[in-house]
Amino acid sequence: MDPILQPIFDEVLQRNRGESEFHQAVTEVFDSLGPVLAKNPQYADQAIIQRLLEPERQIIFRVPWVDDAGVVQVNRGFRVEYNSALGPYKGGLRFHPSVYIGIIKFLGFEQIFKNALTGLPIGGGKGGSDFNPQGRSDAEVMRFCQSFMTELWRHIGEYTDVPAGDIGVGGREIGYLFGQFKRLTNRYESGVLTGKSLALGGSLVRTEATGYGTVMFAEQMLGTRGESFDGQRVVVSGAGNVSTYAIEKAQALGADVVAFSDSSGYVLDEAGVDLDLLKQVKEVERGRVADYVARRSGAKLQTTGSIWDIPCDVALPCATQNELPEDGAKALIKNGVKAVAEGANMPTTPEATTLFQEAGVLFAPGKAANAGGVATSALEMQQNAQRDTWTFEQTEARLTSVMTSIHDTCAATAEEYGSPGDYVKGANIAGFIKVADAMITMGVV
Ligand code: NDP
Ligand code: 2IT
Repeated sequence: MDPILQPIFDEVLQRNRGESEFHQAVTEVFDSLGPVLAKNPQYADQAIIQRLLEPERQIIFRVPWVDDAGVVQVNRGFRVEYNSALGPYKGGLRFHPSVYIGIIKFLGFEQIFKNALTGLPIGGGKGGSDFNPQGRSDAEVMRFCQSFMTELWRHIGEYTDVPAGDIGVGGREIGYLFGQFKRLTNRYESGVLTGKSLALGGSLVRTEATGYGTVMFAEQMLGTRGESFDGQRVVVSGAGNVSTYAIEKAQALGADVVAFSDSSGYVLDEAGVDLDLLKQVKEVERGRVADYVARRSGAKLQTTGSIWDIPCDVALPCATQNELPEDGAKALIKNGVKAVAEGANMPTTPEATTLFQEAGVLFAPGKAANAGGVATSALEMQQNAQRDTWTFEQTEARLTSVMTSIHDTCAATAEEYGSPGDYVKGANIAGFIKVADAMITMGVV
C-alpha cells in the first residue's frame, strides 16, 4: 500500500473494528490510489481520504413488528448516508440475516464511487436490516416494511436520500415502503424511492437494468479483444433480480447460458437456461432452484461443490459478496475463462481478482459493471421530477450510453495512470477523482 495511505488504513482498522467487508472494500480502493495522490497533492492536503472514509451520517434503529403467529419480533435497521458531494445519498436497502453495520458500510462506500462513475447527480448511501424475508408471508413483509419506514421516513426525501432495492428488497417491498412513507408524510413524493412499480411512478427498464448493464459492460470489454457474447458459454451465479436479467441480455446477444444458483445449490442446464421457467419459479412463486429442476428434464441440481467448476467462457457472479474465492478463480482460469464481470457487489475476493488479472482474464469490478441499476434509478428520479414517463426503448438507450461511457472512462483512466486494461484501477481512480474534486470545491464540510 502507498506510504501516504498506510497510516490512514491503520486508523480505519482501529476505528471500525471487526468490520471485515468494510476493510476489504477500503483496501481495494486504496490499492488503486497511490498514483493519484502522487499527481494531486491537494487531495492529501485537504484530508479528502479521511473525510471520504467517515460517513456523513449513520442511523441505526429498532424495527419491532408482529408476525403471523402473534409473536413480537425485533430487527435492527440501518441507513448509512455516506457522501452527498455529487447529489442526494442514493443506494439500495438490503434485507438479509447477514446484515450488520460492516456490510452496510462496505456497500455504501462502494456506492459513492459507482454513483460518481454514472456521471449522474447522485451521492452514495446504503441501508437495510437483518430481517430475513425468506419464508415470511406478504402480510409479515408488509408489517415489517411499515415498521422500518416508521423510523426511516424522517431521514429521506427526493433532495436528501433516495433508497431503492438490493438483496431481499424488490418491487413488493418498495411498494409497501412507499405506501407507509406517503401515509406518514401526507406527500405523494415519487422521487423519494426508486425501483417502484410502474403504477407508483417507477421507470421502465429499472427491473432489468443491473443485469442488462452488467452484460453491456462485459460486451464492451470483450469487444476490446475482437470478441462478443455471441456463441459464448456463460455461467451466472444467483437467481435473483441481477442474475435473471443478466441471463436475459446474454441470451439476447447470442450466448449459451448454462448455469445459475441460489443459496441452496447450483443448477447445470446444458440445454440452455429456460428463462420463462426461471422467472415463474423465482419471481412469481418465490421458490427455490430445486423447483426449476423438478420441472426441467436434463437440468441437474448440485448441492455440493462450486458453480465455478463448470467450464465457461464468461463468468458473471451476481449473488453476493465474496462468492468467488481463490479456488473458484483457479478452476475458471484452468477451464479457459475469457471474461469475468461482477453483477454483484464485491463478489470476487481480492486473491481471486489478482489471479484473474495475472492470467490476463478481462475483469470488470462491480462498481463499474453493475452501475446500470443505480443509473436507471437516477433516470427514474429524472422522470419523477419531470412528472413524465419514458418508453422502454428511450430508457434502454440511455442505459446503454451510460454503460458505454463508464466502460470508456475506466479504460481511458487505467491507461492514463499506467495500467492499461486494468478496469479495477480505472474505476477506482475515475470515481475517486470525480467525488474528490466536488468535495474540494465545497470547502471543508
Ligand atoms: P436478490 O435478492 O434478487 O437475489 C440474490 C440472489 O443471490 C439470490 O439468488 C440469493 O439466493 C443469492 N444470495 C444472496 N445472498 C447469498 C448468500 N449469502 N449465499 C449464497 N447466495 C446468496 O438480490 P439482487 O439480485 O438484487 O442482488 C444481487 C447482488 O447484486 C448483490 O450483491 C447486490 O448488492 C448487487 N446489486 C444489486 C442491484 C440491484 O439493482 N438490485 C444493483 C447493483 C448491485 P437465496 O434466495 O437462496 O438467498
Ligand atoms: O448496489 C446498488 O447499486 C443497488 N442496489 C442499486 C441502488 C439504487 O439506488 O438503485
